[in-house]
Amino acid sequence: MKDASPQTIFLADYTPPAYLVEDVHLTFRLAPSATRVISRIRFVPNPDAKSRDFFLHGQELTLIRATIDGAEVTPEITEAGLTCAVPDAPFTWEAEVEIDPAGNTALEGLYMSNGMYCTQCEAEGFRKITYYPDRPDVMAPFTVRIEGDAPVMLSNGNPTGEGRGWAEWTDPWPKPAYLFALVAGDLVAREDSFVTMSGKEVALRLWTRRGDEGKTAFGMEALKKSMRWDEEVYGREYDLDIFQIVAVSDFNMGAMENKGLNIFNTSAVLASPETSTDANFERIEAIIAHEYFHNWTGNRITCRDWFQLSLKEGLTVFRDQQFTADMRSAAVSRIEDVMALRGRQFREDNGPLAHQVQPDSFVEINNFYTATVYEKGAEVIRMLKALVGDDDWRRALDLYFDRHDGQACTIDDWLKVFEDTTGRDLSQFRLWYKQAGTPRLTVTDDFAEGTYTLTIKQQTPDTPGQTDKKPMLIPVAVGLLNPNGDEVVPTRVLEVTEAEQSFAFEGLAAKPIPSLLRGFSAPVILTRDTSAEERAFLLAHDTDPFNRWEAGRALAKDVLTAKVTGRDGPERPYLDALAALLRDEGADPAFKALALRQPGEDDIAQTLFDAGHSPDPDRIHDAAETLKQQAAEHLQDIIPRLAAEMTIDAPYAPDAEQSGKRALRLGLLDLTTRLDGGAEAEAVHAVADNMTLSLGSLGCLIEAGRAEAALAAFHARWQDDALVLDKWFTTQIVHAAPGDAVSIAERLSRHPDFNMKNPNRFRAVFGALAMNPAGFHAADGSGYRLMAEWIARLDPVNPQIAARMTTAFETWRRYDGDRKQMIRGALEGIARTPGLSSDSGEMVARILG
Ligand code: 0A1
Ligand code: ZN
Repeated sequence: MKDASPQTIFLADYTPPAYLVEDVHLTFRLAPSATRVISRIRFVPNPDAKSRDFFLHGQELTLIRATIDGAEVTPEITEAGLTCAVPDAPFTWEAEVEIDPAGNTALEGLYMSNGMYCTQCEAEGFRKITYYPDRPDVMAPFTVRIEGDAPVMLSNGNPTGEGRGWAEWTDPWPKPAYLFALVAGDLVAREDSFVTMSGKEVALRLWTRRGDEGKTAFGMEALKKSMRWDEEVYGREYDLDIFQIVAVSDFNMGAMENKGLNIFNTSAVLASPETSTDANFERIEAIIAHEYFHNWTGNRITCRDWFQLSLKEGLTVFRDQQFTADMRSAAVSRIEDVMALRGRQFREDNGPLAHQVQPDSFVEINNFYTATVYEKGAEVIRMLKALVGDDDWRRALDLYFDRHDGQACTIDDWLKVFEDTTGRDLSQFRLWYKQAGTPRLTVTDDFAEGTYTLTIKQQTPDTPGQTDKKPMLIPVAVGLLNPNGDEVVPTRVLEVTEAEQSFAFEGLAAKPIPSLLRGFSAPVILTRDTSAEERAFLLAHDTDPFNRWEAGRALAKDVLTAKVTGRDGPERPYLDALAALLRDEGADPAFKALALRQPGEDDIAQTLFDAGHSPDPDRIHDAAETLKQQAAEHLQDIIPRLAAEMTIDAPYAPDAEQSGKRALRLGLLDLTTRLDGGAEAEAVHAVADNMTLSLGSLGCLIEAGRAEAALAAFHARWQDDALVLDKWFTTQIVHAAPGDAVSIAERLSRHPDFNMKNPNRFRAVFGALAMNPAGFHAADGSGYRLMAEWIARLDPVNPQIAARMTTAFETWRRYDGDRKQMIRGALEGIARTPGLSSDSGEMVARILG
């Protein structure tokens, strides 16, 4: 939707709302193309306001009538909302508007998905439902009456009445409009209940459309575990009589924490062994926890304005990461979190879209639901916890909940809680929110007369609009090992605060081997001249599991970057170390599987770029393939035996133990495929009775060039299951040979099952293309053209998803002259699209810089 003049909003311009809302009554008369929304809102002047200007947000609404205290008024209406003369005293506003849910393809506000009504209001979707002060610092209790012929009609809070053709819901907890939700349709529920720590029984319902009810058992268990965990770890109890989750097929993001009525993308909640992979199960458990945890960190305590987004998102991601670490393997989940951080956030932070965890300005807030706000935000919180220690962390959180319950807060309020709890001055730490870019740490060491000295230099690179960064407070967890593998100095957190700083360890008999940045204690890029032998030693001996894995990854990166630049690399130490790890019976299969995975091609491209090269995606891909072949040959004695040990006799369970075994089995199958051309993969695929093995072996078959029959059979079997069909689209593109990826994506975009209005399906094709770097960066520019063409086509339908997809181009400055020119051309083409949304417009402008 084209905005007349996209405006930049500044944090510095924040002013309190002129009027506060005492309560809200909404009536919905549902009809697909002409829903009526009648609002009755009690406004009171805000004593803290600087003005008395009355403004209600509203977009794409047809106003039927409006009254103030019962008297008809004629407001002045603009594209953004309305203004009206109002009393300088409490008054009641009533309005009736008409909206068109069926025509709403942007999936923001009230829309229809598969015949069902649903809403998405974060960040600014409520203004497409009715006129309202749609800002998070205006909080009010809501009563909602829904009239229509749907068998099930839901909103936030507790049910307070129902009859033929209507239902009423009341949410007593004051909330901002972005947490409003409504769902209506022919839905079925899995029902359960939960007894809270104070003995209150809460009804639990997980709603799906008919046909999907068999995929809700896992989600319900995950919800109950989340509720218990939040009580046990943070003392947080649920606060309504009922908690509901609804699965919808058309949804822009993963899920949404609407008070008491979470709405989920089907992909983030529905699961069964036949249709979901182990990774799907793990993600679903984490997202259910995330949305549930928002009830306290986000809903009871919300954000004053959208510049504070990381207040709720960074903290809630951190909490869901803690939960996953407790439910599964802490070491494995930490490694996975860091892989995701590096893959998405480091990429963002080192390109034209780099921004602060707390930005100073934005045009379209939807463009700031980013890896930086979420994942780097969570890392900042992890550092804060490391700095204050576990006891003060818990005391600070108790104080935070106590002091700010029911308020709309700022990141400064959050930090103040820690200052008050610990007496520490956190002004330097606060820079983590205000300085964009990934800090670089360079470490050198020295040993003399029993004293080992580490010297750490820090530097944060310039980012768009920000230069001359100040030194930050960086917690660097360090342990020292002696040459026989014993830990001589256990983990200690060094607080780096200066541009350059030395730390001495005294009384050592021999020069130790340092294990630096244990557990990835800070989101930085650390470099130190390290020999291949030392990396292999750490991979074998480090007591910190993260750093064991990190040592293997660093070795693999050294091998790959050397191959690409035509140097000799440490293949031999890498392959020997890998063999030793695979033989190590004490090591967990999940850990072995992670160690076997090579660093991604995009990661290698960034590393080469940082070292002053212009990365060539084809050469990187060839290097990765060659190394895989070498690994397959080097490990061929171990693979069959280890693979046999990974077979599972017990019934399928998506738990950490079984998932780890399957992950290793598939990692080994990937190597075997290099030796047998896919024979074993075919055998595995033929008998696979779960989606993890089925899809994993299918990927191997695609890479071996013998998947035609299997792909056809897979489609035939799963054509009625949208989530599995998404996988069918994605896997063909992700595993395609670079020369074929674009033509396959193009062919699939013409497949009868392709539907650009469904975000999951669009991502299944075009998100997948971006995940095949050598394919997307085809030297003839065809990948860029196809992506740009579809972004421009999607933009008028769903600007949010179109804008997000532009991030495929965010790394453009890394590449050689021709590619750079072609990407620039593609981006400029998008920018010239008539009527381009402000969402995509802002992204393209920022990427071009
Ligand atoms: N708050 C949700 C994420 C979310 C954000 C925006 C959305 O629509 C634009 C939808 C969901 C979360 O963190 O899970
Ligand atoms: Zn969230």
